Amino acid sequence: MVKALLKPVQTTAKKIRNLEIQGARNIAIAAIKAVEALAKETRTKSKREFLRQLSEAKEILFSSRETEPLMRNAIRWVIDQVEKSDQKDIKSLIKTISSASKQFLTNLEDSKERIAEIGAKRIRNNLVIFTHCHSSTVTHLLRRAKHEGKAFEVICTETRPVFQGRITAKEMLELGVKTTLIVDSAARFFMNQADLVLVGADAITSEGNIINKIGTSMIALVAQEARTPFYVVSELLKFDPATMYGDYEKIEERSSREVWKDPPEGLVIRNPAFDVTRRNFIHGIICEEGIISPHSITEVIHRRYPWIFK
Ligand code: RUB
Repeated sequence: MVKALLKPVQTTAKKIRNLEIQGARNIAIAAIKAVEALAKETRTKSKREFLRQLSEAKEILFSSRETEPLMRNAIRWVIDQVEKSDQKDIKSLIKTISSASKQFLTNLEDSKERIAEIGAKRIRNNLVIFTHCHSSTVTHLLRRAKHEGKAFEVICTETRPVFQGRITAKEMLELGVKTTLIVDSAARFFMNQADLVLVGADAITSEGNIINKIGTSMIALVAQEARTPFYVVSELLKFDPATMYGDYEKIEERSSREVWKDPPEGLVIRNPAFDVTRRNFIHGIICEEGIISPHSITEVIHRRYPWIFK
């Protein structure tokens, strides 16, 4: 029974693991929906058992990709609403899950719009924008700028080994933006032609460092050398509170088969999915509170999402 109940959660976790669902926002949204779906299917009458089922779902989703604090914050917050509730009746607790999920998703959507509104102001006419991987938050900002009538070009990396840059390239073309796709190692070659770098984030640490798709820190380095401003476009809920208390953000290492399906025997292949960009390379984080310095991250989070630290 419990196995059948967990099946849709396992299916979502699998889609997240194999990148059918990609990008921190999409991952968090899918994970919340999976928890809500499980809640609606439960047959238990006991709050304790209900919380146990939710906790099992949480563990499955958390282990799908380990560098995703937005997903963790989202699920934690939704389940917390049940834990805190005085209700014992399961029907009411299911409603609690539904309304908490809705509230979280609405907040996420509002943040995305606010970030686009703020960030689009930085897109002046005729800018060339450099981006990496596929961040739905970055592409939404660019969509907004385009709808405001701004003319700009995009240079995007293909993003090896699984080519998420192609998703960005397709989205930009559909939007009618002149787009150039380059191999990742051409970043320095093309950086002189870019006016601005915009990248997404998977995690923000308490020190204001950001974790994003592998190669981001190299692009930040190159941008600094070329004196091209480098901005991170991210919801504040990608902040990982565990980094505040000493933990390092874990960097997911993916299968070597993504790099080379049939390699010669004995070859060591490493495939980290993300890397850390230090705060001193970041001009600003474009978030729902405005454009902030990475140095002020904990202060801003304390103000906006104090529950994160609990
Ligand atoms: C995606 C990636 C994105 C961030 C932000 O990596 O690094 O830049 O997740 O995306 P992957 P968003 O393809 O391995 O998931 O802005 O959509 O949250």
